[in-house]
Amino acid sequence: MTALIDQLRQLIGASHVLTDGDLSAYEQDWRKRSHGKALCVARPGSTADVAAVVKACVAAGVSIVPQGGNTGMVVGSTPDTSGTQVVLSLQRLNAVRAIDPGNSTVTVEAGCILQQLQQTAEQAGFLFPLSLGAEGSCTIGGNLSTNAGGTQVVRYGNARELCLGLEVVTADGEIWHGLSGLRKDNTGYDLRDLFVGSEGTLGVITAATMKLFPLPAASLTAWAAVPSMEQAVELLGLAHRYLGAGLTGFEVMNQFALSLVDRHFPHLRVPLFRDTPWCVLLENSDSESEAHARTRFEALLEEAMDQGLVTDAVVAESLSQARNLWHIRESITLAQAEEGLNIKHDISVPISAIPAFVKETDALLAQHIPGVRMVDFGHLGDGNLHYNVQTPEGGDAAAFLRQYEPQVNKIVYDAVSRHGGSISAEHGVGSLKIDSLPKYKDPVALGLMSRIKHALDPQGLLNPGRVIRTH
Ligand code: FAD
Ligand code: 2HG
Ligand code: ZN
Repeated sequence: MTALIDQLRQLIGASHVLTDGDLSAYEQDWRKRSHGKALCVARPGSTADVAAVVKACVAAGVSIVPQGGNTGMVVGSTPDTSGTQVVLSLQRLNAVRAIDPGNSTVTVEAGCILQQLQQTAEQAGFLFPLSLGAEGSCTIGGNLSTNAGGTQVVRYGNARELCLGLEVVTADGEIWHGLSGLRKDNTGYDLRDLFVGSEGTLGVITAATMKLFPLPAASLTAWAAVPSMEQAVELLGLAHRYLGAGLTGFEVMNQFALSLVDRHFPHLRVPLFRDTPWCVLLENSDSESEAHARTRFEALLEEAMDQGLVTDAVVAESLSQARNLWHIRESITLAQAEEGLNIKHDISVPISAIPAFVKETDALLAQHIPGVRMVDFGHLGDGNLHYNVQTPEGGDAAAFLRQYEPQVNKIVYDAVSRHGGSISAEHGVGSLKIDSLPKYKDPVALGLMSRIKHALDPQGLLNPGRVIRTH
């Protein structure tokens, strides 16, 4: 093991192989669900260096945990407690390599922070639409490896749909040069889509070519009080009809989720939540003008009020007001963390099934866990809810998780399954869902996944214990 550390130091420079000091930024996951111990943290600065690190680790039979910003929600990017795994951090590989304005694409290295990419695109006169609460620290490599979603999926799709090409270091330490900016390519199996969403278990993404879009001429944001989930779904249908492709965001939040933001971040001044079970955040982006956007948006809200789908609403009057409304929405995760350890689910069901899913599952959980507090929010426009469970008020969160987590997961995942849904719409499987996956995934699909994993990583050294068990 020390021979490998010495070899890595020779390959990428001693200062880029960390063994001493406080490594918790690499060893502990964002949710504080697990604190591992790495053999070392290797921080290569080029694709060739990533390949060299992978080759050296594989030759030594040492497993590798690829890591970007370490903001993942499912304990997928931190080492186990054995002290034998190499954390391969992509953070130094962070350049925006090129923008091709004529092709509306950007080629970017895996460690580039998402917000950096958004800003670079904007400076070049383009929109890079992937947008999530962790954008100040998550990386494009991590976004692709988890096929991240976020708040603009309803219009632009998730990370997979934004990706045209990849550069990947394979488990053999070879480099696949797949950075095509092609929008059409039918020459065989789609390797890009195999690596996207594979959570570091099939290869290490080192760069990607991503789609860019025109910047909208105007964006309007509204916050609406909605009496029920059924009515939130009806409002979504109405918003699609009124705004067409202009509907770029549709997020739902329950009263308790917003009360946590109000409790932990009172300066954010959460609007309307006290008198309504649900609030919806809508965004309308317009390619013509603010006046055009406002006419359509106000017509939508008026109709929604007439139909009783919305009982009250505020439309942001300035960019800073709009940003504040989005900031409130994105602070729910942080407010939950302030409140204490919790159980998270990032489920999806058909949009039409969401009201029944929530009603039924809320009732089952309340029946089994007296005082359970539900933090329900998320991307209703995509049929994706964060159906999270907080310890009963005043309870010991760690003890609650020990006692109830498997039972809660079973109740929720069984309900998801009854409604034809998925146990992960966004955050992936990681280690937290690895044992649930076989119970809810089609066995044939699982078998194919297992064969793909074996073919691409025969020694099982890429992020073992994540997504799928190899033995
Ligand atoms: P990491 O956490 O470092 O890694 C995630 C996984 O990808 C791990 O399995 C890791 O091994 C693998 N990986 C990382 N980089 C590479 C690479 N270059 N090659 C191969 N494998 C790699 N997620 C959403 O989908 N939607 C949201 O709205 C959203 N909001 C969030 C809000 C907050 C406040 C937080 C903390 C997280 C949120 N997330 C969300 C989860 C998380 O931010 C995303 O999953 C993000 O895409 C992870 O990026 P990362 O760079 O931090 O990856
Ligand atoms: C979001 O949509 C993220 O804000 C995080 O996916 C969800 O905290 C969560 O459960
Ligand atoms: Zn989300």
